Amino acid sequence: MNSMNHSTMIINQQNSNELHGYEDQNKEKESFLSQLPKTKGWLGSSSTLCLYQNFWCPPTIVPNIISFQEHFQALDQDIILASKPKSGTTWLKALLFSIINRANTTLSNTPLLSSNPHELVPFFEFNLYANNQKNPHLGSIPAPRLFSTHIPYDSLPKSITESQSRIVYICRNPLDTIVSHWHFANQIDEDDHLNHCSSKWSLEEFVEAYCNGVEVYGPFWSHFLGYWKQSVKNPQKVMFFKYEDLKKDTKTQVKRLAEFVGFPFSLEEETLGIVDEILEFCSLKNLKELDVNKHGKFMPYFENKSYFRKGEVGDWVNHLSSDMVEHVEKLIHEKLTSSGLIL
Ligand code: PAP
Repeated sequence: MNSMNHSTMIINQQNSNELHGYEDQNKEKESFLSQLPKTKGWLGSSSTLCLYQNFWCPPTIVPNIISFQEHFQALDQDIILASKPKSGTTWLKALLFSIINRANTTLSNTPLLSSNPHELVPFFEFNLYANNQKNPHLGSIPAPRLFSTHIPYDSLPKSITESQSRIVYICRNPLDTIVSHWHFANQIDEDDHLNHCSSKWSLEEFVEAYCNGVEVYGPFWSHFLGYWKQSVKNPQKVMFFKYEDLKKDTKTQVKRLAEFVGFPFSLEEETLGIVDEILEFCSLKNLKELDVNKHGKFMPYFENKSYFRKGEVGDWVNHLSSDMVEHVEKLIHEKLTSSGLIL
């Protein structure tokens, strides 16, 4: 046998081993996924949620989460924005991006004019580690790198929790989050021609599932408490924001955010109105009207416009019955009061 044939055979053998390894891995993944508890999802009639590491999420992203947990290497300068869905993530992404990049970009040419905030501050589990990615090219991103996640604190990779990287967490009153999420979920269904009509959630059903902890990245109380406890224990590592505080006194909260991430506003910047300009640019009114957010689409299933609705505190009064409110408030009291977290 000549060497050419021999090496070809070895390569073929390697390819075959790799292929089998790959197939084995896929089978393992499928079998692991099939064993996770499942329930009805909110993204179309055929969708499901599964319970992975004590939180509920779409099964399609579990392999991404595992990949992220196994492979991500945090750098000390990294900033990670964490939240439960519908808590103000998009807003905080726009603010954070503007704060950090204000020295090298003005608001007249900021990438936020042509990209949705989710594109500029990508999610680990939806974007970076999607499609079996093990090593997305993150090394070339200039420091500080901005990332985001909806994953609970206890499921973050050790490389994040043990490095000097910083975590900014935003939480929102569950009553408003329920209403926001319910609109979001049903709006997707309206656009989902395959599952049209059959998959709509009633608000009653949605509240019930939410209160049972069966909602995307829920239960909400363990999500909140995971980050809350860390923010109390290690305030240099985790900063805890509330959507309501951000709405009430945006300027104070944004200055607090800038300090935490190491980009404080100088007195001169304040006097020049730089802080106010950023607040104005990142307001719901302004972001919602940008062409990219009116007509663009970055994430699968979701149009950019779906991230911008009313942005109000207390919109729940227009949607939830007194029984629903009582149920949710009782749960908030039971689960959170002893921790010192007041919503
Ligand atoms: P996500 O989890 O899908 O990223 P997220 O951005 O966390 O969603 O939350 C969306 C909510 O933030 C929406 O609330 P609503 O349904 O009660 O209106 C959205 O309107 C609100 N929001 C988005 N951008 C802003 C902003 N710039 N200022 C205030 N609220 C905002």
